[in-house]
This record gives sequence, C-alpha cells and structure tokens, in this order.
Amino acid sequence: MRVLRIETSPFPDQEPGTSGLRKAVPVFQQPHYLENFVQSIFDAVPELRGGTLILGGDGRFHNAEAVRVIVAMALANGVARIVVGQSGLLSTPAVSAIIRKRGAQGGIVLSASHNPGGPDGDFGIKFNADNGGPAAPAVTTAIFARTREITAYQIADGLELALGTIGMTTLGSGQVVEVIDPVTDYVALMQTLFDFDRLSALLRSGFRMRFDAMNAVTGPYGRRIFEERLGAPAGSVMNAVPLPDFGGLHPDPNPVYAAELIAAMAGAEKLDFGAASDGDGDRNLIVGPGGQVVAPSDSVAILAANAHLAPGYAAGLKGVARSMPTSRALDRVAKGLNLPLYETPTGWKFFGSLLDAGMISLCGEESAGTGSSHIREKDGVWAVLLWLSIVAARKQSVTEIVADHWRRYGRDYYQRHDYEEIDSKVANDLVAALRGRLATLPGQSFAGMTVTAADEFSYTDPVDGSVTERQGLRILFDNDARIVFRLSGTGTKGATLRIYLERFEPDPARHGLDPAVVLEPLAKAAAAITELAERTGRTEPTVVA
Ligand code: G16
Repeated sequence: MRVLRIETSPFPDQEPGTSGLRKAVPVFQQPHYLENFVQSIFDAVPELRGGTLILGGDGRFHNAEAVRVIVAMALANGVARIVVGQSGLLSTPAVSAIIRKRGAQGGIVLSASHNPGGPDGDFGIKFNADNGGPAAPAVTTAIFARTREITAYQIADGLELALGTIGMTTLGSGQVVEVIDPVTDYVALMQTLFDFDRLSALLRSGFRMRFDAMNAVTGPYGRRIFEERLGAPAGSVMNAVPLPDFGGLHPDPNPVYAAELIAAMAGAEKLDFGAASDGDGDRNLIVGPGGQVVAPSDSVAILAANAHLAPGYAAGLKGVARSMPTSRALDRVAKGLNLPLYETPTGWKFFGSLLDAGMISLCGEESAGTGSSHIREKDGVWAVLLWLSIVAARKQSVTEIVADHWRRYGRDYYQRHDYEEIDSKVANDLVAALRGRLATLPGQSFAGMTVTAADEFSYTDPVDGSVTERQGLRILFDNDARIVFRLSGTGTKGATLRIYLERFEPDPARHGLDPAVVLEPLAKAAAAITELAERTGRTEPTVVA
C-alpha cells in the first residue's frame, strides 16, 4: 500500500445540516468533494488514528464507490481497524449498535436518509461519535471549519480489497479491514430487548404483518428478523432488496410514499399489521388493519406508555424526550407516569447527551423517528418490534391501542405542512419577518383563534450547558392549539419551510375527526401570519405529513 498526498482546495458548501452533509449526487461526484469532507473528519477527530472506524451506508447510488474511497483514506490516515458492512451496507441503527459493541472511536454513515436515490437523487455522509450517535454540534462545527481550510488529503493507493466478501484482511502495516455481515450484531441486540419466542408465537399464529423496506437498507434486516427468526410467511417483507435507486421509490415512510403498503393494509388480504422504514432504516411508519396510519407524534407517546410490556423496558423508563415540533402527546404520558420530559431541537444528535447521562430511556420525533437507550440513533426495525410486542401483550390491534390511548390521554391532532424548494432568500426573509413580529402577536386573532404566546425556541443542554439558538418559532393559541415554523436542515434544493400544526382535543366523542378539518383554521392562521402566499406564491403545501 502506497500513501498518496493529493493537493486540493476547499469547497464553500460543506456545512453539515440537521444530520450530516447531504447534497445531490453530481455534487458529490465532483473531483475531491467527498475526499475533502472525509479528510476533514479525520483531521477534526484525531482519536480515529490508531482506533477503530465502522463504515457502511444504505446502498444508494454512489455508496459502493464512496466506501472504497473512505477505506483507502482511513488506511492512509492511520485508522487501525476498519469494520465495513458487506458490500458497503449497514443501516444507520446498525452502525450505531456496532460502534458501541466494538468500542469504536466512531463511524461513517453514507446516506441521504429518506431522500430519493439514483444518479439524479441525493447522497449524504455523516460522522457518528464513539457513543454511536451523530456527532455533537461542536464536532460538526470543527469538521466544517476544517473543510474551509483544507489543502490536501491522504489516500492509499494500490489496494485490492474484496468488500463483497465477509472476512478479515491484515495489511503489511498491521492495519485490519474487516468485512462483516450487516445484520448479525443488530439481531443479537434486538434479542436482548424483545421476547423473540412471544413474537414468534404471534407471527406463527396466523397474525399477518407486512413490512415495506422500500427497496432500501432494511430489506435484509426485515427478512432475517421477521421472516427467518420470527417465522412470518415469506413475502411478509416487501420491496426487500436494497437497490441503488430504490427502484424509483421515494424511501420516505409517510402516507404519501408508502401508499402501496397502506393500500395493501386496506385491501382484501385483511392484514393485521403494517410497517415501513426509510432509506437508511432509522425512520418508521406503523399502519393498523384497514390502513390507519399512526401519527409519529402519537407513536412515540404510545410506545412510552407501553414500553414496559417488552422485557428490555420492563423496569420502566428513566425519562423521555421529544423534539420541540413533535406534538405534546408524549408530555401527557410523561405526566401520567411521573417521568421527566425533555424538549430538544430537531436533530437526533440532541438526544445523545440525555441518553448518555441516563436521563432518558426513550425518545422520538414527528419526522417518523423513535428510539431508545439501546443505541444513539433512531431505529425503524426496533420500533416495529416494540409495536409488535405491545400488540402481542395487549392482544389488541394497532387501531384499538391508538383509540384506547386517546381515550385515556386525549388526542393531539397533528399535521406537518412542507413547502419545498422555496427560494432560499424568500424563505429566510419570511422567517426573519416573523421573528421580528413575535412580540406583537399575543392578543391578536387569526382564523378565529387568539394568540396567547409567541417565542423562538432556544435550547440549553442540561448535561453540558451548551446553548443552541434559533430552533423554531412557536405560536400558541387560546384553544390549546400550537403552530411551529422552521426551515428544514436536510433539504438539498432551495429551502423547505415546515409548518407544524397541532390542537389538543380531550373529548373522546371528537377523536374520530379528519385532522385536515380540525387543523384547517391553523393552516389559515399560519398563512396569514407569515404572508405565505404573498411572499412565496404558494397556496398549498408540497407535502402533508
Ligand atoms: C434527520 C434528523 C432528525 C430530523 C430530520 C428532519 O433525520 O436526524 O432528527 O427530525 O432529519 O430534519 P429537518 O426538519 O431539519 O429536515 P433523517 O432521518 O433525515 O436522518
């Protein structure tokens, strides 16, 4: 192996967003683009030299090539052991689990999550720290700073590694490249949390589930766990082969893109349980018989209320957390169970310090992510196993469990309206103008509702005291309704304005209404308050999630 030093110059646009660096594939295909960012990781995280690095991705277009480049750069930068998923595949939760199991100094995840793949799709890269979680803001800031001043990177030349074959190669330098089965360690961890015998009895009893892997990374995980280990009939996992372009699907498990699954749940097959995960396997969608979708904000609340039914959580939870725009359904459970509740900014990285400090055991977000202290990422297949455990223990369907939950805690009607690909300046101006008006809003009425409070969310991490500002604008109304506005940190084209609408309804007689109808006045108020149509020319959201 020969180490080459390649001259380069900085790219101005390598600032990590909510979850790593995400760009269109052609951006990543520019000469030196990936290499600059990877070298900046090695420079900003010196512990990797002489340490262990876990590496894998969701198999999307450019994954295989990027894995080869990163292995060669890791070797050139003195990483002692590189653990790679076979053929470059590892789900995001598996990377987190393996970092923790191996005591690695970090991991690199290649994914643009739920964004479409293929040559015209998106690609992404994210560094996870030695706790298994997305790097904290201080580390991503250091990586970004390094990308601004980089002049050269190091890469090994002349390597012939068979990354498609499980096995270990020790190089003359003593460095090791280990290719592992992507699924084995993850399944072993799931077995410590869930009663596989009970789940197997459920899935062999005629209960019929469908798991949609959306042609993305969870196909092999779903097949191994649901079909091979737990005995669900072959075909219970659909779209099970990871494809570079996800077979043209948009691997975002929401009611729009998981329409095939929802149709199957509503169809003649009379399926009992439906679920889906996203590109890299950290998000989840749960669907009841007949096609009822569980809102992610409800899902995390229901999981918190019932987690004790699975062995891994039988002793109860230490505390729970949600991102600020996630509905307050979880707060009601925390109150009922007398648990501490933390409200963090959007971005899984903010849960990491609470989990590390043992302050919470379960957390989740409106963006279809739920997870627990077992790793430091959200975890799609884990959420499905916990839901199945609850269904098995309570002997009720998803639909009945949701209805019971609302009866007990009330229903938080919830929708997120996304306005995608707005001109960045227009979007920033809209937010700035609203920020400037916040103090004047209380007392004003919009769409028949009166504002009681308005502020901008700022977060002080209770563990390390770090402060993260400007994390979303919140407006509260006199009818127990709330609107939150923020700009997405994961989009790759222009700006995405997210408007989160919610309204609490305690009366069980009013729990069966259409969320679009209940929340219509909020959507109108949001448009009026931001002068949405005048500023953006938009009158309808691109996506309602
Ligand atoms: C990432 C983050 C999540 C966040 C989501 C959406 O998820 O890990 O915490 O909720 O992005 O963020 P934004 O609203 O800024 O677009 P993923 O699944 O995309 O990695």
